[in-house]
Amino acid sequence: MATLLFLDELWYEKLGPMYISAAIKAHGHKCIISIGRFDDFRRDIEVFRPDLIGFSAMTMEMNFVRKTSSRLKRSGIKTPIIVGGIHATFFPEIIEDENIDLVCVGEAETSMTILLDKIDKKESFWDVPNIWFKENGKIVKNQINYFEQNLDNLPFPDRELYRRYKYFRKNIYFAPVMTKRGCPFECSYCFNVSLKEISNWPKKHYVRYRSVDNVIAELEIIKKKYHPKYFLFQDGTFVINDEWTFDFCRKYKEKISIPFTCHIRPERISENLIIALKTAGCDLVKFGIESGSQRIRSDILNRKVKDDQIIRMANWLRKNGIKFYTFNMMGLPTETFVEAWRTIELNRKIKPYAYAFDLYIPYPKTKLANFSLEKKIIKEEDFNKLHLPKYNMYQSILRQAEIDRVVNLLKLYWPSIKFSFLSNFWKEITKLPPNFLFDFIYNFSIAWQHRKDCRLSIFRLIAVIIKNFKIFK
Ligand code: B12
Ligand code: SF4
Repeated sequence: MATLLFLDELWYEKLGPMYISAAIKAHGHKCIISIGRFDDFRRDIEVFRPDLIGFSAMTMEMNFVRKTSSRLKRSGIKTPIIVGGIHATFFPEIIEDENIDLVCVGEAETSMTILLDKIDKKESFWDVPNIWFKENGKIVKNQINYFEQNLDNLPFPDRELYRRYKYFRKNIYFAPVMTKRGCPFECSYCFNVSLKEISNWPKKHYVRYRSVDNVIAELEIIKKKYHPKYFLFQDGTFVINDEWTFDFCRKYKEKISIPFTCHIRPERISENLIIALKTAGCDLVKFGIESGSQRIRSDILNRKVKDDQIIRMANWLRKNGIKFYTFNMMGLPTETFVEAWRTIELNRKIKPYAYAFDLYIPYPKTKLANFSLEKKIIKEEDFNKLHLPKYNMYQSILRQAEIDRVVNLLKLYWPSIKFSFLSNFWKEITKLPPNFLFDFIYNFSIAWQHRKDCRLSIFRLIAVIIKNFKIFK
């Protein structure tokens, strides 16, 4: 038996580690997660004596990964460190970091099982797919198979992993689930487009569905064991295949029948599907407007949906009693203040139950980041700033006209939508220099919308903020 210890600073149940944990446990290995600060990690390493330490990281988490792995090595810990997740998948060259011993490119259930078997048997890692590692100072790059083919063959995510902590045990208020991997759409800012390209997989096989029965079987177990308040389907787009969705809705109503939230696309949904979702128990859907400007949506973001389609869907949702939540971005490449203001106006028009407004971040290797480089709106070295919280939330790294004013508007999105009679006032004060008050209003708005989105009590919201506070500093 080999032991894998995940380290994280984010108090959020990530499906990646849960899937890996389930897969390796099914092969007799052990998996634990340690969340918190360096001293907590040290203590857990002493207690559990892992054979491998793992980080699951998005791009903006790499600062934490680099700092922690460097401290671990400096403090004399010899356990090899592996990094996986979306950042490692796009940037396996992080293996060059002296404190990172292995990286995992792509999905990891199969490769991690093989790797831990090898560790257990003290064998070399030469033929472990998706794993790059160092041996005698040299980097060995094994063959990459980015994706798991048959998701029904994977064990269900290990939901016990996070339950060593009271924070997760006390109240499973929602259970994150994924019914498929991959997405057929081609939004220019999203990792999916580039992953499709680098993986060289036939496009038609990129989206991999779990069978309806497999998903329902998982939900039944979660419902019985953890009594969640609702299910959150985290698929980029939940409704892609109509037949699958109708079948799912029928079985969900019959066997599960608790509220759920999912992501939809206005141009991919009919009123019949909305009725089916509602009948099954869906009480909240989320969808991207992203920008109220047709030019930005279509030419910059490659989202061809029209205003009319968004408005029509909002009307269907309201008529059928499903609340909706919109995703929006500001600070987009070439976006003007007038265009950003249209995003406020479109939200006012459709009156969502809640909304997320995020600063656009040019994630390296995405189409839109490449476009921004071509247009000289960013420089290659700017990507190194992305891990700084300031550039994740408060300040754009784009160098373009009106960017400060647009970002000020982003921070004032909530009062600008709510108090429409003060439109001229909001427009005028966005001309002020960026300041702490705008940041405060923005943080408050995000927290409040998050409370609505996740159906949190005020107490739970405060707990979430306290636990994750250091990430936003
Ligand atoms: C749920 C989710 C979240 C959750 C949980 C994050 C997580 N990592 O699970 C929360 C709410 C915390 C979150 C937050 C954010 N998110 Co998010 N999120 C997602 C989402 C929708 C699903 C992730 C998921 O569950 N995937 C399913 C699992 C099974 O896949 P996986 O995580 O890739 O794991 C597999 C492999 O990567 C690998 N693997 C993963 N970890 C590890 C670790 C080891 C050791 C190994 C060996 C392998 C390995 O094996 C796993 C199983 O096969 C993705 C989009 C997507 N469809 O993936 C965006 C995504 C990951 N998020 C993204 C972003 C941008 C954000 C935010 C910055 C948004 C914002 N502006 O606030 C924040 C970052 C917060 C922070 N830390 O600072 C981007 C990341 C881009 C990037 N280059 O980093 C994504 C890809 C969305 C996108 N369209 O681009 N997010
Ligand atoms: S619909 Fe969502 S997940 Fe799919 S490509 Fe667009 S942003 Fe990415």
